[in-house]
Amino acid sequence: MTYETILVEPRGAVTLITINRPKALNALNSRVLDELIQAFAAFDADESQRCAVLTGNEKAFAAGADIKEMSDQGFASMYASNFFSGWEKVTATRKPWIAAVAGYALGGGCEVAMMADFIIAGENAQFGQPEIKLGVTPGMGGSQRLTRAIGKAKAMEMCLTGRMMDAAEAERSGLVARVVPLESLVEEALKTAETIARMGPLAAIANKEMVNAAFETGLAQGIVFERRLFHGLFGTEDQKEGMAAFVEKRKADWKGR
Ligand code: CO8
Repeated sequence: MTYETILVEPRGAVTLITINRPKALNALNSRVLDELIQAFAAFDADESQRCAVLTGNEKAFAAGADIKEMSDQGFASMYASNFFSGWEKVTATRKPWIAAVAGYALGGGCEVAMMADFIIAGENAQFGQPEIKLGVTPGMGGSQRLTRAIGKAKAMEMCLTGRMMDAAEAERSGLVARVVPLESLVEEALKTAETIARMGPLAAIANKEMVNAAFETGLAQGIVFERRLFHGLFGTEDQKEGMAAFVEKRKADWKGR
C-alpha cells in the first residue's frame, strides 16, 4: 500500500506510523484521515503486528485539523458528510497503540493523540485546544477526552483560553504517561510498544477494553465487565500457556487463541 501523507513501517511486531505533511505542520486533512483509517485497519488485521506507534516530527505531532480545507465549509456540507466522523474508525482499532508526541499537538492533533491508548511525550511537546481562537470548538472528541483525562478545571481553562500546556504540565495533569528526551522519543515509544507486543495478544486487547470501559460505565458495572473478561480469558490457550510458563520458569509462547 502506498500512502501520500503518512509513512508506515513495520518494525518486527510493532507498526510505526508517521504523519508526514511537514510543510503544513502535519495538519490533518481528509487525505491524512483516509490514510490513517486504512493503516490502522491493516495493522489491526495483520496477525504479525501487536502494537502500533503513531508519531509526527520534532516540530509537530499535528497542528490541528486542516484549517484551509475546512474554512469554506457550511453547516449543510459538514452535517451531510458527518465531517470527521471517520475518526471513529481509528478509535475502533482493537489492538493497543501509543501516540509519541513531539512539538505541537493542537486542536485535532491533541484530539488524535488522546485517541491513542496512551501518550508518550517529548520534552518539547505542547498540547492545546485553540479552536476557540478560530470561532469554533473541538470537534474530534477534545472537549470530552481532555476533560476525562485532566479534569474540568484545566480542560475548561484550555478550551476557553486556547492556551497550550507543556509536556511537564501534561505529565503532572495525567494527560501523558511519560515525558522523555526529544531525541529518544520514537525509540522509547517503540521500546514500550515492543514490551506490549511481547504480551499475549488476547490479554492485551482485553486489558485495553477494560481500561476503556472505565470511561464509559459506572464503577459497579465496570467491575462486572472486568471480571467477565477475566473469566473469559480462562477459556484461552494463552492463559494456560502464561500460567504454565510462570510455574515452569520459562518464557511464554503466545498463540493468540
Ligand atoms: N491547518 C492548515 N495549515 C496549517 C495548520 C492547520 N491547522 N497549522 C499550521 N499550518 C500551516 C501554516 O498555514 C503554514 O503554511 P504556509 O507556510 O503555507 O503559510 C505552515 O503550516 C507553517 O505554519 P506557521 O508558519 O504558522 O508556523 P509557526 O511556527 O509560525 O506557528 C503554530 C506554529 C503556532 C502551530 C501555528 O501554525 C498555528 O497556530 N496553527 C494553527 C493551530 C490551530 O489553530 N489548530 C487548531 C485547528 S482547528 C481544529 O483542529 C478543529 C478540530 C475539530 C474540527 C471539527 C469539525 C467537525
